[in-house]
Amino acid sequence: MKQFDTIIRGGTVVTAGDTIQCDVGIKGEKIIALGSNLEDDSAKVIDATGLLVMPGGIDSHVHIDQASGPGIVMADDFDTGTLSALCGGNTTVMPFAFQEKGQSLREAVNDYHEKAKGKSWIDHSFHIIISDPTPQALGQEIPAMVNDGYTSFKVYMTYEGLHLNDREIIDLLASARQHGAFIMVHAEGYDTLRYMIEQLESDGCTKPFGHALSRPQVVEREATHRAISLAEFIDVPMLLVHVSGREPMEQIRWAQQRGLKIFAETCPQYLLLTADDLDKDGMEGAKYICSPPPRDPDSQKACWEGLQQGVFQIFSSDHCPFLIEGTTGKLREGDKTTFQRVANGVPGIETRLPILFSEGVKKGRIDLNQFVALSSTNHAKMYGLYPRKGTIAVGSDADITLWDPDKKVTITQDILHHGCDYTPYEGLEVTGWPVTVLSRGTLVMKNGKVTGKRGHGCYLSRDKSPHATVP
Ligand code: DUC
Ligand code: ZN
Ligand code: ZN
Repeated sequence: MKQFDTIIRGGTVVTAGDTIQCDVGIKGEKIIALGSNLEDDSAKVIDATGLLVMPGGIDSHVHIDQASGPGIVMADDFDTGTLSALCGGNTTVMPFAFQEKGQSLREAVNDYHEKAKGKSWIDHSFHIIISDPTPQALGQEIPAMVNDGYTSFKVYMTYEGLHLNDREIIDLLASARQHGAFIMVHAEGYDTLRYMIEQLESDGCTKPFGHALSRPQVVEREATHRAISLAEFIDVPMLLVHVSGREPMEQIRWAQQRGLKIFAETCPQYLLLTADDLDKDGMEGAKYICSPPPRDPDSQKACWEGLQQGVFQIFSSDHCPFLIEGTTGKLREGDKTTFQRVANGVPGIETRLPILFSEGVKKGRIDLNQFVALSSTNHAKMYGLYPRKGTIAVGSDADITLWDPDKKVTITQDILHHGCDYTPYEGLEVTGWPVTVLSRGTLVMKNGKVTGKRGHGCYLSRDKSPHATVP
């Protein structure tokens, strides 16, 4: 009997825990053997000499085809978004299903299943954004959704029509505690931010840099502290998403040192961009508008420290793409728009892994195993996909990226596969690039050429987070 369908031979296998020379034997969708000199004359052999063999990237914070307000259209649907993710070495993405006001959570996820249908190049799984925490949603729908494998929920502390007040967050956390749901928080203070925006408006400050001025670190720090305190109050774990700088990072470290189950994520934009990018000439700064905004060199340093020291477990892209040109994106209201009306987010699904590898591993800030943990394994563990996803082990899905650690690439818009019309990292030279990708045993990229198919990606129902409260 044919033992293997595919053997990956001669590479260096890297997981979150180990770096070893061995072959990987694959049968069907699974890894079935790790060992020296695996043999099967009928198997397809992939020569990985000189390459790193790593679990495919998992990007657990991306926005794809998400409803974003009147007249605004996201630049990626599930076709372009997941193709771009694949070309960046990822095998799983976790976009958000957004609950519109008045909508049930079930209707929200059904809408996003419809959007993804037949389009995904790689596997995907949804977090649910709660914008309408009705007693029905908290009491009946959350347990039903958790039971059906939708086990993580995001809440906003800011944005008109979207933010929950403290009492609503408390009720949501209590529901999460009762039903084993895992809560992700966007921590920026609604009232502090409103105050700043009104001040800037009355001063006539409308330019893109106003976005950074309106959201000083204290706006994020205060909300981070409050979110942590509410999690402690209810005694439930929580993950702070897209942490941008030293001040919120220190709040998180403080909570972790006190033994609270507080987890956190940072993103490429907080390592490479600063508020000065929003202050570029004319409306160029609009390209870099995202929330929280990129900060300053000290905050970049703090984010690296957080990654090195384990304050941040997760490194995601927060890919949130809007065109800079045209009538549906950032400048849909023209050059005279105000920073408040510029669609909020930056693209980065394809560049996340090369940036972390080049700036992190190649520059000696993190090691290879930390790279795998931060970009894949910890995502699978945090969100109930491990060990099916996020590692190279017997029994795991054969989601594998072969990585050339020495390949030099200059990031430019024209090499990327996303639907966006710019990259914030234009001209950045990186060393290290994904060359070959397998998704559940299928070769979906070979030597830099896409060999997969639109529609290959499956929906992933997830277990409860291992950190979630056991009801
Ligand atoms: N929050 C996100 O997670 N992404 C983009 C914008 C935002 O506010
Ligand atoms: Zn957010
Ligand atoms: Zn986001």
